[in-house]
Amino acid sequence: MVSIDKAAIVFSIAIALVGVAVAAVGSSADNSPAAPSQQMSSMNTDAAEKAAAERAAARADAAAANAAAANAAADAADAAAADSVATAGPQLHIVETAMGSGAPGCETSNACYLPADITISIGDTVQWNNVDKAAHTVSGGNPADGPSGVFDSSLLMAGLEYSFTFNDAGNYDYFCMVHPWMTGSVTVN
Ligand SMILES: [Cu+2]
Repeated sequence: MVSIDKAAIVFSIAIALVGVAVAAVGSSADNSPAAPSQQMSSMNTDAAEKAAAERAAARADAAAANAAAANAAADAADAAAADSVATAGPQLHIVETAMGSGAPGCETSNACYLPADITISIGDTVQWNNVDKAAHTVSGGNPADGPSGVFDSSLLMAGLEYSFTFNDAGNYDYFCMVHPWMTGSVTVN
């Protein structure tokens, strides 16, 4: 009995060792697929990068198409503008008095009349809108030499407007007789 028991124990140990060995092989077999699975994930990454690149290329194509469309629209607008300049004849140009120009300050940025300097074509009309709360004048000339007499709005109350059509080429300075820091010019070509 004792020797049989020993043999049984040895046999059991041997079986256990085989079991451990099988388990070790099995576990190393379980580990081995790790490499292929990493390859899979790197393949997935490659595919994702390729897809991202394709999306980026598609976006670039779309942006290029938009830019081309914008250029075409701009060309059409230019053509329309050229047509209107060629056919429209005399133009009306609006100049506004600056808000608060009744107090000094606007002259430091040449912004008492907006725009202070304007270039127009012979036959064009400039209309000055007094959008300020104070009364102003639009008087041809300059503060140093006084009114030129070429044009003069006289006193323009708040909310009123004055217009003058320039039929002769030249450079016309003007100013406000109430607030002589307010100056502007019209260049007629
Ligand atoms: Cu004024």
